[in-house]
Amino acid sequence: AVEAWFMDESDEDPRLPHHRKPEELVPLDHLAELGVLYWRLNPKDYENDQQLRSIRETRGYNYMDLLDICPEKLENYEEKLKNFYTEHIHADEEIRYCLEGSGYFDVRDKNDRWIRIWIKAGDLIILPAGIYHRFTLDTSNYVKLMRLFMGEPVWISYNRPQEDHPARKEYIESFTKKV
Ligand code: KMT
Ligand code: NI
Repeated sequence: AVEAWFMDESDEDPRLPHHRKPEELVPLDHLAELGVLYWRLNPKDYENDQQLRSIRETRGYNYMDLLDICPEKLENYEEKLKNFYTEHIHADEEIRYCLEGSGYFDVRDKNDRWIRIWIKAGDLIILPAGIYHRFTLDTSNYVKLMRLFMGEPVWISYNRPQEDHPARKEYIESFTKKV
């Protein structure tokens, strides 16, 4: 399964793992409580994968594109990476499927602690609308991601603070509704 852990507080290179000492791993069901969903698929078969097709059909992800995150293939590489690693939310879910390479999605938990999620080839992750998050490459320095979306894609990021953003409010309310 995917590996996730609470991050340390050090401001060293973000591409390092940033484990706490001792390590504090975070189980998948804890991520699910935050609305973060995860699937393990076969990245070699993404063009014909029935499981991917079924997730896309069930959840209405009709839009798809591929993003190669490396200086040769991504325009304005440095600037984009800087923006990816700036804490933000979106008005919609963020759906990313890692086809090659690896990287870190960091999400805030209910106590505002950073959880680092290590995405590798075959990992499909859904971050709910309104969750504070950011992304960085790891020391392998390369990732190929599939982006999925429901309808016309909107990639707008709203940098923190966003406590009055409707998506943020709705996300916070989703916790109090659950008994
Ligand atoms: C985003 O909104 O694109 C991110 O959070 C960055 C990760 S996927 C390129
Ligand atoms: Ni994002």
